[in-house]
Amino acid sequence: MLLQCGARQLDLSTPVIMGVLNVTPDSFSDGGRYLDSEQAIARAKEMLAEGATIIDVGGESTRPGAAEVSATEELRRVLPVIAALAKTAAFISIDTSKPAVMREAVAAGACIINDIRGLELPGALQAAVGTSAAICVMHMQGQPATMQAAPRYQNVVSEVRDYLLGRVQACAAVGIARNRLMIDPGIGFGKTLQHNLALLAQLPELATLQLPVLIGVSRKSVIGAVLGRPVGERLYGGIALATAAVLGGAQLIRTHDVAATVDAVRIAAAVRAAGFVAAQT
Ligand code: 8Y7
Repeated sequence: MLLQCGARQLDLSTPVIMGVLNVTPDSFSDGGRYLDSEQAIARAKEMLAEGATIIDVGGESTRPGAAEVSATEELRRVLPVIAALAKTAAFISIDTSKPAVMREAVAAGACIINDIRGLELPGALQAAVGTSAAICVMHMQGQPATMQAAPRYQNVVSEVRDYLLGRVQACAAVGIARNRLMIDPGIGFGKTLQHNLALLAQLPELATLQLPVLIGVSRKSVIGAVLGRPVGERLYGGIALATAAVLGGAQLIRTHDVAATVDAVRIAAAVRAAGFVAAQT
């Protein structure tokens, strides 16, 4: 499976790690803008050395209660980091929902658009089609500030799959080629513990859409809910969920904890590949 990312192709025949790079004032100490960029770039290089293939650069916090950020401010945060990373071998992903940020980030060197709002903001589909970047469409119920208040589904797996299919069709309708798309059930985005676990348990249902599946679980509340651990103590739980995701068919894993996740995912992929061989012999 090859993902078309601008002029480059990303080989997904073995799982790929996307390292999380938040460039928000609260994500790196309290330094000035220059210091924030320098620290973010250093962290990205560390993740690349640890085995990340993609760096997901985000300038908007989607944490519940986080303040809204203008496109201008988002660009001020992410552009220096993207420009620096464009000189490395990294596939650069821009974590945004804003059309203007998509366009400028791709012009600066990003080749993947990661939109937690599934290209639903006005102008987002049109902005995305005009870039030749790959696109991750993610499912979210509600809006970040309130999505965890009362998530409700009749059948979470089929509703998430139907939503993603609808967005894939919307992408096709504006002319985005299928080999540019990946899908993501959005673990933790408007979902209870049981919803999250059901989605992870039934990932093969999403794979029926015949598109690469991206999963982000590191440090999330699903781990906290099962283990009763605060965010700083969720590494092992995150490793277990990343492993489960790969065994369920995920091709891309988004994580804060690159080194540990790379090893876990390589092991899971080796087991998965042996299963395919066994099935054929
Ligand atoms: C995800 C994501 C976040 C995810 C995709 C966090 C931006 C919350 N989570 N993007 N973004 N998938 N595609 O805990 O699961 O990292 S932010």
